[in-house]
Amino acid sequence: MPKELHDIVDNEVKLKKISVIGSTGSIGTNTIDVVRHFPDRFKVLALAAGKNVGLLAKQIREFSPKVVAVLGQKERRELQEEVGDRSLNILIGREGLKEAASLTDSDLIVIAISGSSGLLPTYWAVNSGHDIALANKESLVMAGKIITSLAKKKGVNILPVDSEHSAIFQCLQGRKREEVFQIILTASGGPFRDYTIRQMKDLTPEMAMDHPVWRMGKKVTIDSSTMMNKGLEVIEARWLFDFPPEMIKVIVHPESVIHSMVEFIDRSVIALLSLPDMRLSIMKALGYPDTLGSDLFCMDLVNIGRLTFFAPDEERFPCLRLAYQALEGEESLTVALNASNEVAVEAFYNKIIGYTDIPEIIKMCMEKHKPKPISSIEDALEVDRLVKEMAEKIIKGEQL
Ligand code: MN3
Repeated sequence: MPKELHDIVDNEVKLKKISVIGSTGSIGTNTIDVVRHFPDRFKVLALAAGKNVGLLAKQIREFSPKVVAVLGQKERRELQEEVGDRSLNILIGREGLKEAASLTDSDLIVIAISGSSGLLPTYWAVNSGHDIALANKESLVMAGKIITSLAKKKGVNILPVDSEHSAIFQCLQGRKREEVFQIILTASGGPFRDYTIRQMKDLTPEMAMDHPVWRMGKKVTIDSSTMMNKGLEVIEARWLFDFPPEMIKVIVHPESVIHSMVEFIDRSVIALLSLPDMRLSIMKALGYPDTLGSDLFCMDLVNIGRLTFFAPDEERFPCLRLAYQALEGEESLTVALNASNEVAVEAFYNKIIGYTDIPEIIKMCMEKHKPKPISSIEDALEVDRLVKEMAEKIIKGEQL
């Protein structure tokens, strides 16, 4: 172990067996890095990835997982060739993903897939009765009630990996629900915090990809710039902590030193401050209930100097308002919000639509969609599919 990282907790702890679903993405590689730094705490049990066979092969050579899952036959052949181990158990497709996400000897399953394709793995993992570290906010946006009630029934801890929710989770430790006045989610405000609507019309994907604080995948980076990311996080918080939307507030805090706060009924506020590094909330989730010692992330408050706060501007960032609106109606509205956003962001990224078209398309889809309750995962996936079709038609200018 590198000497800058040392474990301050009891060394006699049992190795935690971790399955990483989505191991080659942004959260996945950060999770792997945390596991690498704490070899006496964690062992990799399963790795699942889509198409990035090269990186997955490296991870397999380093961690020798018991189970590996990839997208299909082609990826399996490539992976077998790359690793050169005929005996390696490589699963494929939906069944493979399901098995990797619900292995009986897992201690913790990390759901690191982004987008709506994370929903089923989250469901399978919770249903298997193992604790999960959840980085996929769409699971809760699309089926928050189903996932959280299933977790309660199965006695599963959902440990948040999203930095804001990790912060809230930590601020709530040892406090009673009745003590909470409100949850305060912080937002960096993204790279266009000070742009006028006029300036936003000409924004390019390259400009949106240049996030001032965090290095993340493309979808979440563009979502951060529109503040849809914060909107999705409000919905995520609503289900994760079971507080009504009116108790969840967003404030813009460009320094991203405070990751979120909880205000209590005596109007005192507890905040979590740290450097903006995903590995911190991953360490919290993986180590839970312990705190893993590390001096990689020393924060120099004197150097930071000052912290500033602003109210979010819903005129310039309508996505945030759309997310609150979606929470007011039937459950399928948050599915529609997320589905149309996924399609619009992809179209913006591919330069098919403009930046300010993103909220317009979401708004149109939410208006055209017929809201209904979500009673199963299949329901959520069906609404997701229908709204995505609708968004694609709107973008192509076809008749609905
Ligand atoms: Mn976040």
